[in-house]
Amino acid sequence: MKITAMAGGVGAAKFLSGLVQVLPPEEITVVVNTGDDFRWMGLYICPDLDTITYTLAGLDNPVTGWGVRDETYQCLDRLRALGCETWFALGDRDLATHVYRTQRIQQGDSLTEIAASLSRLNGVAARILPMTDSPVPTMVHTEDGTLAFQDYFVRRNCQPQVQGFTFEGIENASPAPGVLRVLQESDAIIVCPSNPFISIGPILAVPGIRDALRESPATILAVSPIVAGEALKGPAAVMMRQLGFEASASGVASLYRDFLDVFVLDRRDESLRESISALGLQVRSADTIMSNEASRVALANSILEMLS
Ligand code: FO1
Repeated sequence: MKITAMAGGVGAAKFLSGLVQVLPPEEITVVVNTGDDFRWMGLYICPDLDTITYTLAGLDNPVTGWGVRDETYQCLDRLRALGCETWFALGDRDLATHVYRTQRIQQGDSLTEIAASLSRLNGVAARILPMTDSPVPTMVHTEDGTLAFQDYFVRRNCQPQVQGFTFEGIENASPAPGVLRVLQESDAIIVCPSNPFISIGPILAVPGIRDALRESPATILAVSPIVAGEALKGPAAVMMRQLGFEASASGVASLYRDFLDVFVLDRRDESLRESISALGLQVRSADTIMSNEASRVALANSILEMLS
């Protein structure tokens, strides 16, 4: 079965690490958010592409969810001693990826080519595609003004009240090579349990992707990132409330209703089944909290059963 997953960072990576254990990874393509990408000290950083790649390579940092396992921070310590800003914690091992990527970008290679090389070099068999090759940085409109994404997310710890998001330059961006084709040719498309505004939102905003989903013959299934009114990880529930949406699985389902076939909610949210069915979606339930390896595999197995 050919599957395409649309993914953000840590939540998606956990889910995908289960999926690659129950389906041949060669049958999986992951289309990854690049709205979080930014330049730091001249380096080109792609947090979500790296989180997915490291996780599927078994190199993920189990403490943070992002970055590399067994990390050290000697370079960051030296930069701090030199008076540089160090709120974005880049580890020594992770730095190698950014130096490699930045050099390839300077040589004129595309993000798609670099993502493919990094997955191959790290031994990842699934295909990892950026959503687009153009930089489309997420801008967060807040009560304190408009902030670059990592400034809002990491430096200010998501504290400012959010009023909306835009993705700079998105009108002129196009899907990365291969993206529209996999959306058209997959048997199933899975929207991972990722933040609908800052992880899945940028992917859907790339011109052509939302239409391709609406037109795709594939079964399209989303796994709720919200359980019992709270996000599995990160600020999704808070953002939903700040933006005037209901912070619930049905709030998420309503954001995807125009292209979705199946919505998977957590067993704890069975009471929302009817409100989601009323959106015209099939509703299934599963244990979606991925607290350990076994629960990631169990969730992936449940999803595959729903798709078969
Ligand atoms: N997230 C943080 O909350 N603090 C950090 O210092 C941090 C460093 C970091 C370094 C490399 C990398 O690939 C990701 C990193 N992240 C960090 C995560 C990153 O901000 C992601 O954009 C968010 O987690 C959203 O997916």
